[in-house]
Order: sequence, then structure tokens, then C-alpha cells
Amino acid sequence: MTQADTTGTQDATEAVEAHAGQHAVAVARAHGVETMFTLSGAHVFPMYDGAVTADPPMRILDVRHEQTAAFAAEATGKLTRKPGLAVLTAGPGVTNGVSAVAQAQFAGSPLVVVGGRAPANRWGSGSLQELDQPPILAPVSKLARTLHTAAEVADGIHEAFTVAGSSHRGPVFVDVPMDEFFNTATSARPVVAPPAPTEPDGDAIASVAALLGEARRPVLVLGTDVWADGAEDAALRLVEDLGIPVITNGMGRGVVPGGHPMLVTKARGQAFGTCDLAIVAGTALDFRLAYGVFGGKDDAPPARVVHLADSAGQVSGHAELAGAAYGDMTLVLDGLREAVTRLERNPDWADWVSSLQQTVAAATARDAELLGATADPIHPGRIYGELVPRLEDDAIVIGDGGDFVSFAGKFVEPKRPGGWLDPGPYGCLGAGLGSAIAARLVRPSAQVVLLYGDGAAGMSLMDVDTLVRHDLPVVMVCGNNSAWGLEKGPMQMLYGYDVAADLAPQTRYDEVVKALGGAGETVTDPAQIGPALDRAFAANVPYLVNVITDVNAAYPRATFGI
Ligand SMILES: Cc1ncc(C[n+]2csc(CCOP(=O)(O)OP(=O)(O)O)c2C)c(N)n1
Ligand SMILES: [Mg+2]
Repeated sequence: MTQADTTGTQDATEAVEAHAGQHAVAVARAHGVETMFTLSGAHVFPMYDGAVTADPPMRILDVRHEQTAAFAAEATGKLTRKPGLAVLTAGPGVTNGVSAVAQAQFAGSPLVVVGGRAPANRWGSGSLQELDQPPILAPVSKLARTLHTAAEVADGIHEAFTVAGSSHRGPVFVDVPMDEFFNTATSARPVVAPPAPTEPDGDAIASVAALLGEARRPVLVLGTDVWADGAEDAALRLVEDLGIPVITNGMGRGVVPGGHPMLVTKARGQAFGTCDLAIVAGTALDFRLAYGVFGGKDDAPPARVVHLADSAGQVSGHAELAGAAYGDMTLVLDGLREAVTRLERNPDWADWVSSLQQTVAAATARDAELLGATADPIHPGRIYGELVPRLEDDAIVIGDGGDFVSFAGKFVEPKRPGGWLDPGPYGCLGAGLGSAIAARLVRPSAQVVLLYGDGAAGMSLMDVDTLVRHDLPVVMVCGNNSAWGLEKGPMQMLYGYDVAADLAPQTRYDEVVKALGGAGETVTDPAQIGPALDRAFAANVPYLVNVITDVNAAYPRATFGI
């Protein structure tokens, strides 16, 4: 690889004299950043001045808690597939953003966090918030470092965006000492070019194709990196040309649209338990996928497992693999499709597919009962029975909660990729409001629906203030079971009692939203959910529908993720 390939830089422009914040903003913009998410602190004022003096100015979206800024930037990265930018002030501003950085690391989300830092010329004398931050961020980032002088900022920010935005994507943290941030430097602004795609190994692809040729009951899993790497079209081509059944997870949801005959998520147990070949593309073989162990159900032998990844480091080290390939996901998936067409014997999986489709149909019929439940108190399933038919194809649905969001995973099948945001394998409550801010900015005309558990709502609801100040209408639906339900149920199961799992009964989260300048209502009658949702979508302001649900309607869970 040439230097140009590794850095994404073809050329540098003529040197420009500016303060470090102006350099940072200019380079971020060159990498596609439109909005900086932040909460004020003097250590990062140069970033604000850089945004204000840019032509045109860069949007500054100021929030009420740094977690929201960092989660908004992370979600921007997930939706746009280019790094989002959070600017966090020194010390507590940075540490408040750490969970979102860790989430980005676990989910492979492109994210750049620029931190303020106590001044270098006072370092060691005890200035305000004098914390050496990169060692805290290093374990949860692809790269975490200090840009020590103003002269390093343009290149350092360019490196941050390049690293965060290339496979396997993830977060990068940089901080700049305050005295240097205000300093002027004459720096060339690097020119940004997309990173060169990594070609997969043709032999590796051919062996995976051969495994497909032998398979009688294959299943394909499509995960977040299929979307992140821009391979959603190649993935759908592969599925439709091969006629291979698919299960999606993370941001792979929607790549094969909800209702597609090859999408067999509702037959997951049968598909994973009785397949003879599992091809997992663009997601880790972690707890969500039984750590990469498939087959073995109903006397079925263990299945062969293939892992397709966006980069070498993502190929599973713990699972027993019959095959693997990595590289640009479009090249991997298109390469596999072409290699299968060259096989002598075209595999015929019609019986397998139709058996899975029958299971899907039976599960869909069973789901109808919960979706239409008339129980009092309300069963959470009924909320989805009302919500799903009201979702447009380009809606963005965000989950932040426990059981309530698990039900969403079961009932909401996105029609398009990039329409579903969940915390991913880090499982962090509190990401929802930041994600909703990002979704509203990235897709101004789409429905944005934030599904809140009542516990999760308490972690970020104050940032409704941000939605109101910045005129960002979002529909929030709170499944209010007055409990940390996903912990209450398991604790009851393990101990026969629970502690620290109850919340105040029937809290009026809608009134919280109203107090902050939004609107909302509480619903206790299942028949009123639909009309309330209609009012929420029509309101064009931040609107929270607070649905009082049955705490005993727990999500039927087979695993605790451990
Ligand atoms: C930051 C964080 N703290 C704690 C947890 C553990 N946890 C997972 S689910 C859950 C309960 C969520 O309750 P709620 O949002 O009300 O949803 P419910 O399960 O009641 O539907 C908790 C506390 C977590 N995942 N993340
Ligand atoms: Mg709850």
C-alpha cells in the first residue's frame, strides 16, 4: 500500500494561518462533518470559534449532558457511515462521554471525540480539570492521543477521522491542551480521499462458495458492518440470487426488508439450531449469536461456521471456523455470489427454505395475539400492534430500554437499512435521546421514533430540552412498567425476590416533556394507543406517549447475554 492509501491523503493544500480550533473544524468538515455535538466548557472555546467563523458556519448542537453529545455523534456515525463529531470539555466533560465511546468501540461506529485538556504550560501544577485523558479512553478507542501543539492539530484531526472512518470503524479520541488550542499555526489542510477498499482473498471466497455448494440447510446472518461498509445492495443481491434464508441483526436489520420471503428472523431457533452451514457476515460471533456455535438442535449435527468480516482483526478468534474471508464487504459478498454461480452443482435449498417460511408464518400468526392484546394493564406487544402499521418505510426507530425494546426487536422489522438504532453489544441504557437528535438531523423528513423503557427514559429525558431548543420533533413512546423490568424478572427468577428493580408507579414522563416545552399524554386504555400515536406524529414537536404497561408481561428470554 502506498502512503496515499493508508492515510486517505492525496495531496495537501496550501498552508493556512488560523488558530487550532479553526484548523480542527476545517478538517472535520472536509471529512463530512456538518454538526458538532457539545456542552460548553472554556477548554474547547476554540472549536466553537472555529465553527462560528467557518464559511458557512458549522452547526453547533449544544446539549444538557455530555453523554447525549457523544451518543448523538455516535449515532450520526452509524447513520451517515462517516464519523460523527463530539466536542467535550476537559475532565468531567470527557469522562461523561466515555460510555458512548465504549459503545462506539463495541458497535464499530465511526466517531471522533475532541476533548479539551488543561493547559500544557501549567501541567503538573494543578490547574482546573487537569486530567490525562487518553489513558482512560485508550481501552475503548481505536486511537486516543494528545495533539500537543497547535501545529499538530490539522494533521492530528485528519488522522483521527481517517482512522475512525476506515474498516473496522470505531471511535478515536484526541485532546488538545487549552493554551495550544488558542494558538495560531500555519498548517496545510489535508485533502480527504476515501480509503482504498481491501480486496478479499479469492481462494478464501472460493472455499466459502464450495461450502455453500455442499450445504443442505444454510443460513446467512447480516450484521452492522454490512451496512457500515455500504454493502447493503450486494447483500440483497446475494440473498436473492442464491435464495438463501437470512437473519439480520444490529444495523443489518432492514438490509433484507421486513416481510421479504427470505427473511426468517422469526424462525431463528430452527434456522440456527438445525442449519448445517451458518455464514455470518459483518457482525461478531458474540453472545447474540451463541458465540458462533450453530446446529445441534433436534439431533442435528453441529453446523459449519463461516465468518465474513470487513477487516482481518474482526474475524473471530474463538469460534471454530470452516471458512473465513475479509475485506470490503461489497467485494466479499459480490465475490461470493459470483463464485457460487461458477459451482458445478447449483444448490437447491427449496425444502429448507419452505420449512423455515412455514415457521415464520406460524410465528407471525402467534405474534398477532400479542399485537392485538386487549389486556388491562396494557401488554407492551399491543403498543407495537399500533405503532408498526403507522411506520413509514424510511422511519428511524431507536430502542433505549430493556424488555420494552426486546419486544420491539421482535415486532419491528425495518423496511430499509439504516432505520434501526439499538445500543449494540455494549447494551448501554441512556443512548436514546442522543440517537434521536442525530436521526432527526440526518433525516429531516423521516419519522423518528424513540422507544423508551421508563428506566432508560430517566437517563436522558432532560435532553428533551435540547430537542425543544433546536426545534427537533421526535415521537417518544415510553413503555412504562414502573420498573427496571429486564432486571426485575431475572432477579425474581434467580432469587425468588427482587430489590432495586422498582420505579415510582406510573410516573408522568409526558408531564416532564411538557415542562421542558414539548407535548405528550399518558395512555392506560389499549384502544387509545393508536389515536395517541396519531396525535404524536401530527404534533411536529417533541411528543411523549407514556403508556402504562403490565410489569408482569416480561419478555420471554432464553439468555441473559452472559
Ligand atoms: C447504563 C446501564 N445501566 C444498567 C444497565 C442494566 N440494565 C439492562 S436492562 C435494564 C432495565 C431497563 O429498564 P427499562 O428501561 O424500564 O425497560 P424495561 O426492561 O422495564 O422494559 C437495566 C437496568 C444497562 N444495560 N445499562
Ligand atoms: Mg421499565
